[in-house]
Amino acid sequence: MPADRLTRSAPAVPVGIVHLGLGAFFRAHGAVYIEEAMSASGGDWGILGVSLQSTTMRDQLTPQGGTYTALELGPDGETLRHVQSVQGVLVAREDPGAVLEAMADPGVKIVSLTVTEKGYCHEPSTGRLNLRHPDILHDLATALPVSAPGFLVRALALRHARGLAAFTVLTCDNLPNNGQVVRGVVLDLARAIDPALADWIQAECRFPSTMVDRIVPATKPEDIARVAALIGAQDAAPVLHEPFRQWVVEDDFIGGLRPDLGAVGVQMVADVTEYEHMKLRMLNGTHSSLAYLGYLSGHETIADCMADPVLDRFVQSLWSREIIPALTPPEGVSLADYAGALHARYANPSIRHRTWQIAMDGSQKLPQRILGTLETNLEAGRPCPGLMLAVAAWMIYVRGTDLTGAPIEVKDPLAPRLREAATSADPVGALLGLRAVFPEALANRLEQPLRNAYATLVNQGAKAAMETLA
Ligand code: CS2
Repeated sequence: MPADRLTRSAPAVPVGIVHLGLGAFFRAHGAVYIEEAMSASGGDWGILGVSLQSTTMRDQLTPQGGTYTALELGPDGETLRHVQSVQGVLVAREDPGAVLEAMADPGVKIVSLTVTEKGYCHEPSTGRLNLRHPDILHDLATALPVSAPGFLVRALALRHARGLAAFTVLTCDNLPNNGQVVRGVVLDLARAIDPALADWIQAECRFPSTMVDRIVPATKPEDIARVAALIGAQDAAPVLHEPFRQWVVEDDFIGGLRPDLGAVGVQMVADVTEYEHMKLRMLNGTHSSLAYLGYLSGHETIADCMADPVLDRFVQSLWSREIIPALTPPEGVSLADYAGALHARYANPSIRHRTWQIAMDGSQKLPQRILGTLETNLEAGRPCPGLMLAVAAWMIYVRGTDLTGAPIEVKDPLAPRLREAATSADPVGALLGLRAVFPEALANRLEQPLRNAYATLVNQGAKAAMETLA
């Protein structure tokens, strides 16, 4: 084991971006693009990272000057990069006031976010702020927030009170119309606190939507040892990622102030909707389907799923028969080619992306990943047995025991409610009754096919159920 700790080698850059939710994904995606954009065209776009809850990232990155290693894992080789765009890390739970001051700094032009689907405190089925969410109740009552919408609103309030310009809010989470979602929750919360503030935000703030893509599995202890051997120093927080990356961003920033992202391959567009739908339904929709059905088939990772001919055939048929027919491609994009590229990315054996990790937070993911496709297909009279099986597999997964009776550690903000419904006498009916996930009209249309899919899974097992579709 090398003794020396990784340290900053590039000079610090003034902070222009505060990023909420400094997880592996942003560090392997946005932070790298932003660093490249600064190298290409300059600009004070240093990033101040904020962890909302955990102290881990701060504790790991501070001794390294905010820097870390990104290890790209291709099917035939590896590339190392020492990423230095993150200048420091704050922990919101420890010192919310310091985070608000950082966000209110006049040098900050952009607040970006990767806080996961549940971080927006919205109702997944409607996209509106959940005003009964405990964090939102807290943030309504005090000026030192805990939620991401709370930090955005209270920081904008400080800037408004100080006569400063607003900042652009750049959401990088896997939600459809993510800019509209974050705008909606910010305006709903601001209006409940101070209607004049909401009017100012509405007039001054910008919320471009984005589509983000790169597969970045959670870093495992063995990855840390491997990176140490490669770089000859200790890095407590490396990120490992696939070669592919894509970022499509609506070019709507306050005063046009942003890093020169277009210079480093980010697609700057007027409207991101079709890209978002394509990515959420083709990639994330099949990722979640493979996560539940793969987990129930005993597969640990997505690459393991793809090495199993039954799951390989299953995912290809999801793309060609159920997802592509329900999508409008972005101009100039072939969905068949996109599916082919996804297939190769999933099969990359160097990427150990656990089905259990992707299965997390299903209640927040299913609507935009799978239910939208089901709805479009039902309206067109197209059957979608594969996606029904995927939703039924989620219904089994969330009961907390697999088909052999072995326990599953279910991570989901609604986990206790899901478990209660999933272990009741009528699991399909009870889960379809959760209005946060299934709108009523859709629940009614899904009921019979889901009952059938659920029974097939229970009676035949996951792999046999997928084989019956071939
Ligand atoms: C995955 C995503 O964990 C998950 O739910 O589907 O994190 C996925 O890897 C990324 O969206 C890829 O861009």
